[in-house]
Amino acid sequence: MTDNTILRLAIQRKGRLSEDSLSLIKESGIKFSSDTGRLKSTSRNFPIEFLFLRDDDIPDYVADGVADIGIVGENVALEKGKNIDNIKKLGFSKCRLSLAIPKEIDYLGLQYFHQSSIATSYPRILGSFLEKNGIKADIHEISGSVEIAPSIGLAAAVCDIVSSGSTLLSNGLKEVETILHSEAVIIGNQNLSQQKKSILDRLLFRIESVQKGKNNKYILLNAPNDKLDEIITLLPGMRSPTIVPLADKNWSSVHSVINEDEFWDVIENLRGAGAEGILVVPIEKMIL
Ligand code: PRT
Ligand code: ZN
Repeated sequence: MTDNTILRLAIQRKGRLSEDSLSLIKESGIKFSSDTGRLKSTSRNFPIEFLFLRDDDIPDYVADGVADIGIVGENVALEKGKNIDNIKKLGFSKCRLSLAIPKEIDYLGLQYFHQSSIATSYPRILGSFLEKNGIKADIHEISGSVEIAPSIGLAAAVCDIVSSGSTLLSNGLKEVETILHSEAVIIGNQNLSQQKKSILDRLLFRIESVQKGKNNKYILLNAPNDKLDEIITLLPGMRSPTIVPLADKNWSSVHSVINEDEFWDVIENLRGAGAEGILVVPIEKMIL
């Protein structure tokens, strides 16, 4: 019997998450028509179907099982999210949810918000933050243009998503507390069937390979043989580096993989140890 199970993935139709979500799927080798003008699309080479939705609707659809998994910001997952699993952080659409007040006010600490009024689209996250800190304030829920609330007299402060900070600045506000650091995440229904779970595992394996590839670089360098031992100890690598003899029998070529985070330190140490002709190459996918 053939198994026709298909995993349904909800993606933001149009907005800050759309492009990176679609690229991640494409880089995972999954082919489909990404015409987000449509509501649905099915992959030609992987058992997955895409639903293109507003990001705010995705947590509910996933909780209800209309979609099996979805990609949303952690801010939305937490605000709307009841009965969903947080499956994987994706590293894009990074932002923070912060409290901001008019810039001319001297800010002395959270007590400032006691008995004040705060405009936000995130009443749940804000409410639990305030409660945890013993602050009582009026929360005004508004769905857009939160940053203008203080200037029109609607609230004394705002709790909103900040990325570069320029929206706050141009509205005469300053960020004073960060409530949440957010990035895109995969969320999932809590009752996925075994078949759907195994498709999800295959998808996650592909996504992780793409992510590891992005976080690592392939490095090639030449080294005099008498420096090889020292150079090898400097290379973190996957296992041990590949060593290839060069035409000049006193020299070898060394190939390895280094992590983006330690990249420049490793390069400097390698040069210090006598490495020459260092080449650094991007990795498309990394399967460990
Ligand atoms: O139409 P739909 O409902 O699907 O989309 P949306 O308009 O609700 O969401 P969208 O596309 O704006 O954002 C989707 C997700 O991207 C958010 O839930 C966040 O997880 C993430 N993200 C990352 C951001 C930002 N950066 C961001 N800068 N979401 C919103 N902003 C807004 C913010 O609300 C504020 O108005 O940008 C402004 C602040 O930006 P800076 O750079 O001036 O600080
Ligand atoms: Zn939205």
